[in-house]
Amino acid sequence: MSKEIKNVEYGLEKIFQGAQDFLPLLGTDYVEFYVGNAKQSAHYYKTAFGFQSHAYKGLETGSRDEVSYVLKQDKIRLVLTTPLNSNSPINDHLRKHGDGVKVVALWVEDARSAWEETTKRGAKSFMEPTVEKDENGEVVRAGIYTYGETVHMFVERKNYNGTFLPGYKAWNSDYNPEPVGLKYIDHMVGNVGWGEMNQWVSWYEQVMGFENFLSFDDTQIHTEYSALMSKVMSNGNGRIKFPINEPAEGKKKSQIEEYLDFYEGPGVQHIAVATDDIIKTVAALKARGVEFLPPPPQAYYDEIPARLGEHMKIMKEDIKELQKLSILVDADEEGYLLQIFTKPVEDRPTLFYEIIQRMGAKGFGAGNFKALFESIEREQALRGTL
Ligand code: TYF
Ligand code: FE
Repeated sequence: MSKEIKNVEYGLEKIFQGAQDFLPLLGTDYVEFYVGNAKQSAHYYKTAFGFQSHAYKGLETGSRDEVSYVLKQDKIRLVLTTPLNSNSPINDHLRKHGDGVKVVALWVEDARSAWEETTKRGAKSFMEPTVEKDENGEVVRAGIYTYGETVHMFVERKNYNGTFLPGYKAWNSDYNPEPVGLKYIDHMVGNVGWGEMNQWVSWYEQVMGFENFLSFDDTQIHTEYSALMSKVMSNGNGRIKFPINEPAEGKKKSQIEEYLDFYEGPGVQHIAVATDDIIKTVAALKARGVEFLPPPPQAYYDEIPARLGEHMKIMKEDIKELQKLSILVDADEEGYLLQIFTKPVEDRPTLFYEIIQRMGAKGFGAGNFKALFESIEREQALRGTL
Protein backbone atom coordinates (compact mmCIF):
# COMPACT_ATOMS: atom_id res chain seq x y z
CA MET A 1 0.00 0.00 0.00
CA SER A 2 2.76 2.44 0.79
CA LYS A 3 6.44 2.55 0.07
CA GLU A 4 7.07 4.56 3.21
CA ILE A 5 5.83 1.74 5.38
CA LYS A 6 8.18 -0.71 3.67
CA ASN A 7 11.11 1.62 4.17
CA VAL A 8 10.72 1.88 7.90
CA GLU A 9 13.66 0.34 9.66
CA TYR A 10 12.44 -2.23 12.10
CA GLY A 11 15.15 -2.39 14.67
CA LEU A 12 13.79 -1.71 18.09
CA GLU A 13 16.83 -3.20 19.75
CA LYS A 14 18.94 -0.72 17.82
CA ILE A 15 16.78 2.24 18.77
CA PHE A 16 17.03 1.39 22.43
CA GLN A 17 20.65 0.28 22.53
CA GLY A 18 22.38 2.13 25.28
CA ALA A 19 19.26 4.00 26.31
CA GLN A 20 18.31 3.59 29.93
CA ASP A 21 14.87 1.92 30.07
CA PHE A 22 13.16 3.47 33.09
CA LEU A 23 10.12 1.21 32.64
CA PRO A 24 11.24 -2.35 31.84
CA LEU A 25 8.17 -4.41 30.91
CA LEU A 26 8.21 -8.20 30.99
CA GLY A 27 4.95 -8.63 29.06
CA THR A 28 1.18 -8.25 29.25
CA ASP A 29 -0.01 -9.53 32.64
CA TYR A 30 -3.80 -9.50 32.18
CA VAL A 31 -6.65 -7.58 30.56
CA GLU A 32 -9.61 -6.70 32.77
CA PHE A 33 -13.06 -5.97 31.38
CA TYR A 34 -15.94 -4.33 33.20
CA VAL A 35 -19.05 -6.16 32.04
CA GLY A 36 -22.74 -6.28 32.94
CA ASN A 37 -22.83 -10.01 33.69
CA ALA A 38 -19.42 -11.60 34.23
CA LYS A 39 -20.87 -15.08 34.68
CA GLN A 40 -22.38 -15.04 31.20
CA SER A 41 -19.37 -13.30 29.60
CA ALA A 42 -17.10 -15.97 31.09
CA HIS A 43 -19.27 -18.64 29.48
CA TYR A 44 -18.95 -16.88 26.12
CA TYR A 45 -15.15 -16.65 26.30
CA LYS A 46 -14.94 -20.32 27.25
CA THR A 47 -17.46 -21.63 24.74
CA ALA A 48 -16.68 -19.36 21.78
CA PHE A 49 -12.98 -18.50 22.24
CA GLY A 50 -11.74 -21.61 24.04
CA PHE A 51 -10.53 -19.93 27.24
CA GLN A 52 -10.12 -22.08 30.36
CA SER A 53 -11.48 -21.45 33.85
CA HIS A 54 -8.60 -20.15 35.96
CA ALA A 55 -9.49 -18.11 39.07
CA TYR A 56 -12.48 -16.53 40.76
CA LYS A 57 -13.43 -14.02 43.42
CA GLY A 58 -16.95 -13.22 44.55
CA LEU A 59 -19.35 -13.62 47.46
CA GLU A 60 -17.95 -17.11 48.20
CA THR A 61 -14.43 -15.72 48.67
CA GLY A 62 -15.51 -12.72 50.73
CA SER A 63 -15.65 -10.19 47.87
CA ARG A 64 -18.92 -8.38 48.66
CA ASP A 65 -18.87 -5.60 46.07
CA GLU A 66 -17.64 -7.22 42.89
CA VAL A 67 -17.18 -10.57 41.25
CA SER A 68 -14.32 -11.46 38.87
CA TYR A 69 -13.78 -14.51 36.70
CA VAL A 70 -10.26 -15.09 35.36
CA LEU A 71 -9.88 -17.03 32.12
CA LYS A 72 -6.69 -18.32 30.60
CA GLN A 73 -5.46 -19.55 27.23
CA ASP A 74 -1.71 -20.15 26.91
CA LYS A 75 -0.16 -16.79 27.99
CA ILE A 76 -3.40 -14.77 27.79
CA ARG A 77 -5.30 -13.93 30.97
CA LEU A 78 -8.68 -12.16 30.83
CA VAL A 79 -10.47 -10.89 33.94
CA LEU A 80 -14.23 -10.28 33.72
CA THR A 81 -15.59 -8.08 36.50
CA THR A 82 -19.17 -7.15 37.43
CA PRO A 83 -20.37 -5.05 40.37
CA LEU A 84 -22.60 -6.78 42.95
CA ASN A 85 -24.50 -3.69 44.08
CA SER A 86 -25.44 -0.22 42.90
CA ASN A 87 -22.84 1.51 45.09
CA SER A 88 -19.87 0.18 43.15
CA PRO A 89 -18.13 2.82 41.01
CA ILE A 90 -17.87 0.15 38.31
CA ASN A 91 -21.52 0.97 37.53
CA ASP A 92 -20.54 4.44 36.34
CA HIS A 93 -18.07 2.91 33.91
CA LEU A 94 -20.68 0.44 32.65
CA ARG A 95 -23.40 3.05 32.28
CA LYS A 96 -21.16 5.24 30.18
CA HIS A 97 -19.16 2.75 28.13
CA GLY A 98 -21.08 -0.52 28.19
CA ASP A 99 -18.91 -3.64 28.42
CA GLY A 100 -15.29 -2.86 27.65
CA VAL A 101 -11.65 -2.96 28.66
CA LYS A 102 -10.85 -1.16 31.90
CA VAL A 103 -7.32 -2.41 32.64
CA VAL A 104 -4.38 -3.32 30.43
CA ALA A 105 -2.04 -4.77 33.06
CA LEU A 106 1.70 -4.95 32.47
CA TRP A 107 4.03 -7.38 34.18
CA VAL A 108 7.01 -5.61 35.78
CA GLU A 109 9.95 -6.40 38.07
CA ASP A 110 9.22 -3.43 40.29
CA ALA A 111 5.71 -1.97 40.49
CA ARG A 112 6.70 0.82 42.91
CA SER A 113 9.40 2.07 40.59
CA ALA A 114 7.08 1.77 37.54
CA TRP A 115 4.47 3.92 39.32
CA GLU A 116 7.03 6.44 40.55
CA GLU A 117 8.82 6.81 37.20
CA THR A 118 5.55 7.27 35.27
CA THR A 119 3.72 9.56 37.71
CA LYS A 120 6.86 11.69 38.01
CA ARG A 121 6.68 12.09 34.19
CA GLY A 122 3.07 13.24 34.34
CA ALA A 123 0.88 10.11 34.53
CA LYS A 124 -2.30 10.47 36.57
CA SER A 125 -2.42 7.85 39.33
CA PHE A 126 -5.22 5.28 39.44
CA MET A 127 -3.85 3.26 42.36
CA GLU A 128 -0.81 3.91 44.53
CA PRO A 129 1.60 0.99 44.99
CA THR A 130 -0.33 -1.57 47.04
CA VAL A 131 0.91 -4.83 48.56
CA GLU A 132 -1.58 -7.70 48.39
CA LYS A 133 -0.85 -10.85 50.39
CA ASP A 134 -2.19 -14.32 51.02
CA GLU A 135 -0.74 -17.70 52.00
CA ASN A 136 0.93 -17.95 48.56
CA GLY A 137 3.01 -14.82 48.93
CA GLU A 138 2.64 -11.23 47.86
CA VAL A 139 1.98 -9.16 44.77
CA VAL A 140 2.58 -5.45 44.41
CA ARG A 141 0.26 -3.54 42.09
CA ALA A 142 0.04 0.12 41.10
CA GLY A 143 -1.93 1.82 38.35
CA ILE A 144 -2.00 4.90 36.13
CA TYR A 145 -4.61 6.27 33.74
CA THR A 146 -4.01 6.25 30.01
CA TYR A 147 -6.53 7.42 27.32
CA GLY A 148 -10.16 7.88 28.41
CA GLU A 149 -10.91 5.95 31.59
CA THR A 150 -8.57 3.13 30.62
CA VAL A 151 -5.86 2.14 33.09
CA HIS A 152 -2.42 0.53 33.00
CA MET A 153 -1.73 -1.54 36.09
CA PHE A 154 1.82 -2.54 36.90
CA VAL A 155 1.96 -6.02 38.42
CA GLU A 156 5.00 -7.29 40.32
CA ARG A 157 4.88 -11.01 41.08
CA LYS A 158 8.39 -11.69 42.38
CA ASN A 159 7.11 -13.34 45.54
CA TYR A 160 3.90 -15.01 44.49
CA ASN A 161 2.98 -18.57 43.55
CA GLY A 162 -0.81 -18.52 43.93
CA THR A 163 -3.20 -19.02 41.01
CA PHE A 164 -3.72 -15.39 40.00
CA LEU A 165 -3.72 -12.66 42.66
CA PRO A 166 -4.34 -12.64 46.41
CA GLY A 167 -8.10 -12.65 47.05
CA TYR A 168 -8.79 -15.11 44.24
CA LYS A 169 -9.30 -18.85 44.51
CA ALA A 170 -8.51 -21.38 41.81
CA TRP A 171 -11.60 -21.92 39.67
CA ASN A 172 -12.10 -25.55 38.83
CA SER A 173 -15.00 -26.06 36.48
CA ASP A 174 -16.40 -29.23 34.95
CA TYR A 175 -17.02 -27.33 31.73
CA ASN A 176 -13.79 -27.02 29.78
CA PRO A 177 -14.19 -26.53 26.02
CA GLU A 178 -11.03 -27.14 23.96
CA PRO A 179 -8.69 -24.16 23.48
CA VAL A 180 -8.62 -22.80 19.89
CA GLY A 181 -4.87 -22.12 19.78
CA LEU A 182 -4.71 -18.50 20.99
CA LYS A 183 -1.18 -17.93 22.34
CA TYR A 184 -0.48 -14.38 23.48
CA ILE A 185 -1.55 -10.78 22.97
CA ASP A 186 0.29 -9.33 19.97
CA HIS A 187 -1.00 -5.76 20.31
CA MET A 188 -3.87 -3.75 21.78
CA VAL A 189 -5.20 -0.71 19.97
CA GLY A 190 -6.62 2.46 21.50
CA ASN A 191 -9.04 4.85 19.80
CA VAL A 192 -8.66 8.47 20.87
CA GLY A 193 -10.56 11.64 19.94
CA TRP A 194 -10.18 13.97 16.96
CA GLY A 195 -6.72 15.53 16.92
CA GLU A 196 -5.62 13.68 20.06
CA MET A 197 -3.40 10.98 18.55
CA ASN A 198 -0.17 12.95 18.73
CA GLN A 199 -0.65 13.94 22.33
CA TRP A 200 -1.09 10.26 23.25
CA VAL A 201 1.96 9.39 21.15
CA SER A 202 3.93 11.93 23.22
CA TRP A 203 2.40 10.56 26.40
CA TYR A 204 3.63 7.02 25.59
CA GLU A 205 7.04 8.44 24.66
CA GLN A 206 7.50 10.65 27.67
CA VAL A 207 5.59 8.84 30.42
CA MET A 208 6.23 5.23 29.40
CA GLY A 209 9.49 5.57 27.43
CA PHE A 210 7.91 3.98 24.31
CA GLU A 211 8.98 4.64 20.69
CA ASN A 212 6.77 5.38 17.68
CA PHE A 213 7.67 2.43 15.50
CA LEU A 214 5.23 2.73 12.57
CA SER A 215 2.83 5.45 11.39
CA PHE A 216 -0.08 5.47 8.97
CA ASP A 217 -1.71 8.74 8.00
CA ASP A 218 -5.08 9.42 6.41
CA THR A 219 -3.59 9.54 2.91
CA GLN A 220 -2.64 5.87 3.48
CA ILE A 221 -5.65 4.75 5.53
CA HIS A 222 -8.75 5.78 3.68
CA THR A 223 -11.48 4.31 1.54
CA GLU A 224 -13.88 6.07 -0.76
CA TYR A 225 -15.83 7.05 2.34
CA SER A 226 -13.81 7.37 5.48
CA ALA A 227 -10.35 7.75 6.95
CA LEU A 228 -8.26 7.34 10.07
CA MET A 229 -4.72 7.87 11.28
CA SER A 230 -2.68 5.43 13.34
CA LYS A 231 0.68 5.37 15.11
CA VAL A 232 2.15 2.23 16.65
CA MET A 233 3.91 2.72 19.98
CA SER A 234 6.29 0.05 21.25
CA ASN A 235 8.29 -0.47 24.43
CA GLY A 236 12.04 -1.09 24.43
CA ASN A 237 12.05 -4.87 24.08
CA GLY A 238 9.19 -4.77 21.50
CA ARG A 239 6.99 -7.08 23.58
CA ILE A 240 4.33 -4.42 24.13
CA LYS A 241 2.78 -2.73 21.10
CA PHE A 242 0.00 -0.17 21.40
CA PRO A 243 -1.23 1.40 18.16
CA ILE A 244 -3.22 4.61 18.70
CA ASN A 245 -5.95 5.60 16.19
CA GLU A 246 -7.78 8.85 15.68
CA PRO A 247 -10.58 9.54 13.20
CA ALA A 248 -9.89 11.59 10.07
CA GLU A 249 -12.24 13.58 7.84
CA GLY A 250 -13.87 11.63 5.00
CA LYS A 251 -17.09 11.75 3.00
CA LYS A 252 -18.79 9.63 5.65
CA LYS A 253 -18.29 8.72 9.28
CA SER A 254 -14.98 7.14 10.23
CA GLN A 255 -15.20 3.79 12.06
CA ILE A 256 -13.14 5.45 14.81
CA GLU A 257 -15.79 8.12 15.27
CA GLU A 258 -18.49 5.43 15.40
CA TYR A 259 -16.51 3.78 18.21
CA LEU A 260 -16.07 7.06 20.10
CA ASP A 261 -19.79 7.78 19.81
CA PHE A 262 -20.82 4.39 21.18
CA TYR A 263 -18.09 3.97 23.79
CA GLU A 264 -18.71 7.62 24.70
CA GLY A 265 -15.02 8.40 24.70
CA PRO A 266 -11.59 6.92 24.04
CA GLY A 267 -10.92 3.28 24.83
CA VAL A 268 -9.53 -0.03 23.65
CA GLN A 269 -10.69 -0.73 20.09
CA HIS A 270 -9.21 -4.16 19.40
CA ILE A 271 -7.12 -6.86 20.99
CA ALA A 272 -4.94 -8.79 18.55
CA VAL A 273 -4.19 -12.34 19.66
CA ALA A 274 -1.53 -14.51 18.09
CA THR A 275 -1.92 -18.07 16.91
CA ASP A 276 0.57 -20.29 15.11
CA ASP A 277 -2.13 -21.99 13.03
CA ILE A 278 -4.66 -19.40 11.93
CA ILE A 279 -6.54 -21.79 9.67
CA LYS A 280 -7.21 -24.18 12.54
CA THR A 281 -7.95 -21.35 15.01
CA VAL A 282 -10.37 -19.49 12.74
CA ALA A 283 -12.15 -22.67 11.64
CA ALA A 284 -12.68 -23.52 15.34
CA LEU A 285 -13.85 -20.00 16.24
CA LYS A 286 -16.35 -19.98 13.36
CA ALA A 287 -17.67 -23.41 14.33
CA ARG A 288 -18.26 -22.03 17.84
CA GLY A 289 -20.24 -19.04 16.63
CA VAL A 290 -17.67 -16.22 16.66
CA GLU A 291 -18.71 -13.71 14.01
CA PHE A 292 -16.14 -12.21 11.65
CA LEU A 293 -16.30 -9.28 9.28
CA PRO A 294 -17.78 -10.04 5.85
CA PRO A 295 -15.29 -11.44 3.31
CA PRO A 296 -13.29 -9.22 0.96
CA PRO A 297 -14.24 -9.45 -2.74
CA GLN A 298 -12.90 -12.18 -5.08
CA ALA A 299 -10.49 -9.62 -6.56
CA TYR A 300 -8.69 -9.42 -3.19
CA TYR A 301 -7.74 -13.11 -3.42
CA ASP A 302 -6.94 -12.90 -7.15
CA GLU A 303 -4.44 -10.13 -6.39
CA ILE A 304 -2.59 -11.93 -3.58
CA PRO A 305 0.19 -13.51 -5.73
CA ALA A 306 1.04 -10.17 -7.34
CA ARG A 307 0.86 -8.32 -4.04
CA LEU A 308 3.02 -10.81 -2.14
CA GLY A 309 5.59 -11.21 -4.91
CA GLU A 310 8.51 -13.33 -3.75
CA HIS A 311 6.88 -14.02 -0.38
CA MET A 312 4.61 -16.41 -2.30
CA LYS A 313 7.57 -18.81 -2.39
CA ILE A 314 7.66 -19.08 1.39
CA MET A 315 3.91 -18.99 1.95
CA LYS A 316 2.81 -22.35 3.34
CA GLU A 317 -0.93 -21.75 3.24
CA ASP A 318 -3.13 -22.37 0.23
CA ILE A 319 -4.90 -19.19 -0.96
CA LYS A 320 -8.11 -21.19 -1.50
CA GLU A 321 -8.04 -22.34 2.14
CA LEU A 322 -7.52 -18.76 3.30
CA GLN A 323 -10.36 -17.53 1.11
CA LYS A 324 -12.70 -20.22 2.47
CA LEU A 325 -12.24 -18.66 5.91
CA SER A 326 -11.91 -15.01 4.66
CA ILE A 327 -8.41 -14.71 6.16
CA LEU A 328 -6.35 -11.71 4.95
CA VAL A 329 -2.66 -11.82 3.94
CA ASP A 330 -0.02 -9.11 3.86
CA ALA A 331 3.77 -8.95 3.60
CA ASP A 332 6.62 -6.64 4.48
CA GLU A 333 10.39 -6.80 4.02
CA GLU A 334 10.78 -9.50 6.63
CA GLY A 335 7.99 -11.92 5.87
CA TYR A 336 4.26 -12.24 5.66
CA LEU A 337 1.33 -12.24 8.08
CA LEU A 338 -2.18 -13.63 8.16
CA GLN A 339 -4.98 -11.82 9.97
CA ILE A 340 -8.74 -11.63 10.38
CA PHE A 341 -11.08 -9.42 12.41
CA THR A 342 -14.21 -10.30 14.38
CA LYS A 343 -17.31 -8.17 14.49
CA PRO A 344 -17.66 -6.19 17.72
CA VAL A 345 -18.31 -8.58 20.62
CA GLU A 346 -20.80 -6.29 22.34
CA ASP A 347 -24.10 -4.79 21.16
CA ARG A 348 -22.47 -1.38 21.05
CA PRO A 349 -20.12 -1.36 18.03
CA THR A 350 -17.00 -1.02 20.20
CA LEU A 351 -14.39 -3.69 21.09
CA PHE A 352 -13.47 -6.41 18.59
CA TYR A 353 -10.71 -9.01 18.22
CA GLU A 354 -8.04 -9.64 15.63
CA ILE A 355 -6.52 -13.08 15.13
CA ILE A 356 -2.99 -12.81 13.75
CA GLN A 357 -0.29 -15.22 12.63
CA ARG A 358 3.08 -13.62 11.97
CA MET A 359 5.36 -15.42 9.54
CA GLY A 360 8.26 -13.03 9.96
CA ALA A 361 6.35 -9.82 9.20
CA LYS A 362 6.49 -7.11 11.86
CA GLY A 363 3.89 -4.79 10.30
CA PHE A 364 0.17 -4.48 10.98
CA GLY A 365 -1.31 -5.52 7.65
CA ALA A 366 -1.20 -2.13 5.88
CA GLY A 367 -1.75 -3.88 2.55
CA ASN A 368 -5.09 -5.12 3.90
CA PHE A 369 -6.35 -1.77 5.15
CA LYS A 370 -8.41 -0.97 2.05
CA ALA A 371 -10.21 -4.34 1.95
CA LEU A 372 -10.58 -4.38 5.72
CA PHE A 373 -12.02 -0.90 6.04
CA GLU A 374 -14.45 -1.55 3.20
CA SER A 375 -15.69 -4.62 5.13
CA ILE A 376 -16.07 -2.51 8.27
CA GLU A 377 -17.99 0.11 6.28
CA ARG A 378 -20.40 -2.52 4.94
CA GLU A 379 -21.17 -3.31 8.59
CA GLN A 380 -21.42 0.37 9.52
CA ALA A 381 -23.91 0.85 6.68
CA LEU A 382 -26.09 -1.96 8.12
CA ARG A 383 -26.01 -0.18 11.50
CA GLY A 384 -26.91 3.13 9.88
CA THR A 385 -23.75 4.71 11.31
CA LEU A 386 -21.68 5.28 8.17
O1 TYF B 1 -3.70 -2.84 14.53
C1 TYF B 1 -3.72 -2.45 13.39
O2 TYF B 1 -3.19 -1.40 13.06
C2 TYF B 1 -4.35 -3.33 12.32
C3 TYF B 1 -5.21 -2.62 11.37
O3 TYF B 1 -9.57 0.38 12.93
C4 TYF B 1 -6.36 -1.87 11.88
O4 TYF B 1 -5.04 -4.36 12.93
C5 TYF B 1 -6.23 -0.53 12.11
C6 TYF B 1 -7.31 0.22 12.46
C7 TYF B 1 -8.54 -0.38 12.62
C8 TYF B 1 -8.69 -1.73 12.44
C9 TYF B 1 -7.59 -2.48 12.07
FE1 FE C 1 -4.40 -4.79 14.80
